[in-house]
Amino acid sequence: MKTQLKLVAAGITSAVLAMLPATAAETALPTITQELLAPPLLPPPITRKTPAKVVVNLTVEEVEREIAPGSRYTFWTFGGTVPGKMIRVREGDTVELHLLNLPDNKLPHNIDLHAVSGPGGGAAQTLIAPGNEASFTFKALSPGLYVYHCATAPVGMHVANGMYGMILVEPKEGMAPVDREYYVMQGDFYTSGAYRAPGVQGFDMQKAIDEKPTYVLFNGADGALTGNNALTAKANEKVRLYFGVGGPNITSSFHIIGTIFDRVYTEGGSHYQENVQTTMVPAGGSTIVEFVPRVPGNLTLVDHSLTRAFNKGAIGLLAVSGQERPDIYGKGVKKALAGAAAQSAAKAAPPAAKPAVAGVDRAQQLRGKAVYDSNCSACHQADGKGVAGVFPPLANSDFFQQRPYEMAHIVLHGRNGEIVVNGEHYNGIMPPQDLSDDDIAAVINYVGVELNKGTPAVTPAQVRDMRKSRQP
Ligand code: HEC
Ligand SMILES: [Cu+2]
Repeated sequence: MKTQLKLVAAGITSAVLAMLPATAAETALPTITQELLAPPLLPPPITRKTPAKVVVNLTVEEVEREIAPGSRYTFWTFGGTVPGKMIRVREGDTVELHLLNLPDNKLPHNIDLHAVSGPGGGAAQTLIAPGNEASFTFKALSPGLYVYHCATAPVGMHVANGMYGMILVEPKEGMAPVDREYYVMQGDFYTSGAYRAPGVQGFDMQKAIDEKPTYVLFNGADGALTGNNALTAKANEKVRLYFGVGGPNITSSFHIIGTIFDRVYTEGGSHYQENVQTTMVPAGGSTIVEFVPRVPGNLTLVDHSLTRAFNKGAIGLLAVSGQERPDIYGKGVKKALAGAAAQSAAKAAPPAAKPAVAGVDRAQQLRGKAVYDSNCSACHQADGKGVAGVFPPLANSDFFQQRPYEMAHIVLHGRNGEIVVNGEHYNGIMPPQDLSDDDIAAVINYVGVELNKGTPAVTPAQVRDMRKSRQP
């Protein structure tokens, strides 16, 4: 079994071109073994001008790995990745698809490719138990970007566990060259625990039936396209994204914050629309988008159904390097309105000293500062002094100091209605903050120690208990 696997692995890492003994039907069709790369990468553009027989070796792997940091889930995959490895052929090619179901897998699987003309798209020919290999051939008659997926019952469950990918059938005349190409697919996941709950998570069939995903993700993991995994490009490069939705259920309002799609090949077909902001991609469907980032910085890929992006994980980054272009995108100027500036100067609290309080955990304080800077400072201001009449101060706040422990409730559940802080009336809305127990404890203790000269007041375990209740 080990050697068999090695052979498959060797076969897929290099594209092999060889002549097969010609049969009557396939006179002189060269045979090419499809190169398979892990997303967001994909095979390079096709330079051939004539048809070929393309051999694709896809291995079904059931693998447990992180769906979010600290949260593990068993994915069922085509080729070990979510989405499955992308297949790239040319219109008129004959595809010989081999599906291998590893002996260590627990379930039967198969493949239905939307690029196939024929009932079931290959599902019946490829339905196999663990420890078997199936193959069938089809002719790629129509150019386009097509989803493939497992179609083994319960189909929704196989797809929800990550069993989808895409096949690009390039038109005979080829595709216009671009500087960068990437491969991204969105999918919805239904775990037994809550979003980012730690530990090993099971699959929740009822959540799937109710179409209430715990996660909506790009490329199968929370963070698959952020941090060190961000996509990259240089300003003024032409970027092409092959984007699909595996589903099983949730469609995507696909958008990239900070750019405009020059071209959108709607639904992965042959015609394009120009100058598009957001494009709708159905479950089991795709799109090809092309754009040119003009200035450096992060562009953000989202499902513009935004709680999916900010609360369920459907977020990715394209880090753009290059020259600033203030003529295209200015830096901006901010200043307080005349009246507001005077008020906040009058109330300005003296800067909080940094006391060496016993029992203060420096690591937690640093974490708290980081959480504060990225989640609280936009409203409460970097120095915690707030904005007169709009955002109450957190620094030297009598409201905070009177009951620091209860402040975790406000961060967890948000707050609105009248509130009096240091004698000033406020009536605004603080949205609930989507933070972990550790982050909430850290930020409250940071506000308590650094901005209010207090002592740490709350532990992550207490925050966890508070999550269950809505009232302090
Ligand atoms: C979108 C703006 C916004 C963000 C972001 C925000 N707050 Fe608030 N916060 C408010 C508003 C507005 C109020 C007053 C709500 C009311 O009127 O009931 C408030 C009130 C509070 C209070 C109670 C009043 C006080 O001044 O002591 C605390 C504590 C607090 N926020 C902490 C935080 C922390 C910690 C974060 C970051 C994790 C945060 N807030 C993020 C807008 C925000
Ligand atoms: Cu399957």
